[in-house]
Amino acid sequence: MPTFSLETRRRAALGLLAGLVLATVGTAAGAASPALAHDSIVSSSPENGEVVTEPIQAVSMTFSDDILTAGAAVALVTVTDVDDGHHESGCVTVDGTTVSTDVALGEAGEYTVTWQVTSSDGHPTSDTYTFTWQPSMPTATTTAMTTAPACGDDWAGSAEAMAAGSDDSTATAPAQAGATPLNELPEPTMTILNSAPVGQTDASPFSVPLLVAGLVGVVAALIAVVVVVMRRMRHS
Ligand SMILES: [Cu+2]
Repeated sequence: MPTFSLETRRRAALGLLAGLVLATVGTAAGAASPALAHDSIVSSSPENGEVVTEPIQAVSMTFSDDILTAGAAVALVTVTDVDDGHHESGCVTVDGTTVSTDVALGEAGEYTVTWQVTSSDGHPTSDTYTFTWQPSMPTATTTAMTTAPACGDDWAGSAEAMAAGSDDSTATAPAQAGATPLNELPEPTMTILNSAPVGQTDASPFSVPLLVAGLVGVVAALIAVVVVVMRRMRHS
C-alpha cells in the first residue's frame, strides 16, 4: 500500500466527510419535499378574478394531483355571495384531479369559492378564490340559501325547485337529515358536511423538528464512520 502524508489523509477524509454530508442533506431534502407539498389548483372555471358574463351551471377546479376520496377524505366546495348566501348544490363531485359542484348564481356581484379537499398525501388542504358575476343580459337570479345545502337534498337552485316555484324551498336550508342513502348520490361523489371545517390547519405527522433531528442523527453517524476510517488509516 502506497504511503500518504498525514496531511493528504486528512484532506481526503475531510473531502469524503463533506461529500457524505452534502449527499445526506440533499437526499433528505429531496425526500421531504413531496410530503410538504400539498396539491394546489392548476386551473379553475371560472378562473380566480374572472368576470363571468354568461350564465354558468357549475364551478370546477383542477388540482396538481388526484384528490383523495376514500375513507374519511373530505371534499367541500361552497360558492357564496357578498352576503354569505350559498349558491352551490349540496353535492361535490371528485373525478381524479377535478373537483366540481353545480351552482345557481344570484344577483350580480362578487362570489367566493371556498374549497377543502384531501390532498394526495392524505392531508386536508383548503383555500378560497373569487370571481365576479356580471351578466351581459338580464338573467334569472336564484335566491341564496342561508346555509350550505345537504348533499342529496333538493336545493333552491335546482331545476325542480325553480319549476315548482315554491317559496318555502327558497332562502332556507333543508333540514340536515341523516345520511343520504349512497344509491341516491351521483357517482363519484364524496361530501361530508359539518366536519373538518374549512381553514383547518395541516396536521402533518412528519414535523420539521423530527426531520431535522433525523438528519442530525444521520450526519453524526457519518462523522463517526469517517473518524473510524481516519483512525484505521493512521494505524495502517
Ligand atoms: Cu401534507
